[in-house]
Amino acid sequence: MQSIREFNFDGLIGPTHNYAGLSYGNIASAKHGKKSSSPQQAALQGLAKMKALADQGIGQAILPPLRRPRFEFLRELGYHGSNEQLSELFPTVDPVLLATCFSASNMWTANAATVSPSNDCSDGRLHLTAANLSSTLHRSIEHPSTSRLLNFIFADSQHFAVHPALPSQAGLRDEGAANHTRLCPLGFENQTDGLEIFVFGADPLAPNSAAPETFPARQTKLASESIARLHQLDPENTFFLQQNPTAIDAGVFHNDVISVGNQNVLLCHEYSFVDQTDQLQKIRDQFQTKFKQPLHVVEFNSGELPLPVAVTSYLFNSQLVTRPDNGMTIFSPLECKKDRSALFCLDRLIQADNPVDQVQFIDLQQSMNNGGGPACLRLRIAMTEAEIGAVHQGILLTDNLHRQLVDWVKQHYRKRLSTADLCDPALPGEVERALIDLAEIIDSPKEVLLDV
Ligand code: SUG
Repeated sequence: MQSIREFNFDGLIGPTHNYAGLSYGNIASAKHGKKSSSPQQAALQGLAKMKALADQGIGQAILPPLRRPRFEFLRELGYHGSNEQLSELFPTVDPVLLATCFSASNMWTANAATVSPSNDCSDGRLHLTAANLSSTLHRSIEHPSTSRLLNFIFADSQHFAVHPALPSQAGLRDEGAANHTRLCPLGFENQTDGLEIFVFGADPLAPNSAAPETFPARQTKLASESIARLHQLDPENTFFLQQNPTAIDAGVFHNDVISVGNQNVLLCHEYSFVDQTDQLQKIRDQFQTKFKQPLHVVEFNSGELPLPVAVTSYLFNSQLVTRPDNGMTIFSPLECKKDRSALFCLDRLIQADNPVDQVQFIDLQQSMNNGGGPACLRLRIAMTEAEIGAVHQGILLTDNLHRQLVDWVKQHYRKRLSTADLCDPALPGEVERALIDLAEIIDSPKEVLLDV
C-alpha cells in the first residue's frame, strides 16, 4: 500500500449563485427561495474556508464553477436560437426552468462524484464516479459538464479511472460523496486501505422496505452498490447502511447532514441509520479486526441535539479533518456557535477520548441559506504523491492562487442577485468573461470551462 493524503476539492462558488427554492426536502432552500443573494460574498466566504484549511497544512484544491446558464438545457426542451436569442427570451421562460439553467448548485462538490482512493481499488487506480443527481431537475443537468471537468483534471488514466454518471433512472438516483464515508487508522499520511461506508435512502428493488413519507430519498441502494462495483472495492470492507427515513422527513436530504466520518472517528446522531446499533457494531468489529484498534464512534441523542437543530445548525455537515500533527480539527458552520445544543455537542466531542481537539467556526451563510454547509462544499480525494503530481496542477490552492481568485471574484461577481435579475440578458456575457479569465488563472483551455 502506498502513502496517501487527503485533499479537499472545494467548489469555487459561481457568479450566478441565487436562491430559487428549487430543492424539495431541503428546508433552507425552501426558506430562502426568491430572496436576493450575494454571489460575491458567497464566493469570498468559500475562498476564506479554503484558505483556513490550507493554512492548517491540509491539501486544498478547487473545482471551477460550471458555465451558467446552461443554454443546452433550454435547447433540449425545445427552445430555439443562438445564445443571444435565447437570452432575449428569458422573460418568457418559466421561472423554474430559468432558475434551473442558471443554478450554481455545482458549488456543492460533495455531490459532484463518489471517490475511492487507489489503496481501496483492486486495480490500484483512484476511481471517481460523477453523480447523476437525478432527484432534482436543476441538479440533474450538472453531470455532463462535471464529467468533462473531472476527465480534464484527472486525465492520466494510469492513475485515475473517471466513470460517467450512472444512468439517470429513478432506481439509480445518486448524490455522490455526500452519502459516502471512508474510515481508516489515524494519520495525516496513511498507508492502508479503508472501510468504505455507503448510505442510501431507499431501496426501490425492495418495495416494502423502509422509506421516507414526506421528502424524497435521493440515494438508492442500487446506485451505491453499483458504484462500489465500478470502483472494484473489496466487499469485506464495504458497508451499505440505510439512512433513517425519520431523518429524511425532518429535512436531512443527504447523509452528510446527519453523520460525518474521518479516519478513526465517526460522528452521528441516534437517528442517522436504520438498525443503527447493529450496523455500527458490524463496522466497529471490522475496524478492530482489520486495523487492530478501536473506531471512535461519537453518537448524539435527540435530548442532546434535537433533529430539527441538527438540520438548522448543520453540526454534522462540519468538515472533520486530520492535521499534519495528527490531531483533528472540526470546521463547523458559524450557526453552531449560536446554538446551545450544538455547542454542547462540540464540547462533548472535544472532551471525549478521540483525536478531535480543535473547533474552528466558518461563516458560510450564503451557501448555508441554500442548505450547503462546509462539508457540502468539498469533495475529499486522498492521493499518493504520484497522483498529486498527475492532477491538473493549476487547481491546487496556493497563497498566490487564493489571492488571484479573491481579486477575480471582486472583479467579476455581482454583489446582489435576485431571481428577477436572471432575466437580465447581460448576465450570460458576464459569466462568460469571468470564466475566460479563470481559465487563464488556473491554466486550463478556455473550452473546458466554457463547455464548448
Ligand atoms: O442539493 N441546494 C443543494 C444543497 C446541497 C448540499 N450538499 C450536501 N449536503 N452535500 C441541494 O439541495 C438549492 C438550490 C436553490 O434552491 O436555488 C440546492 O440545490
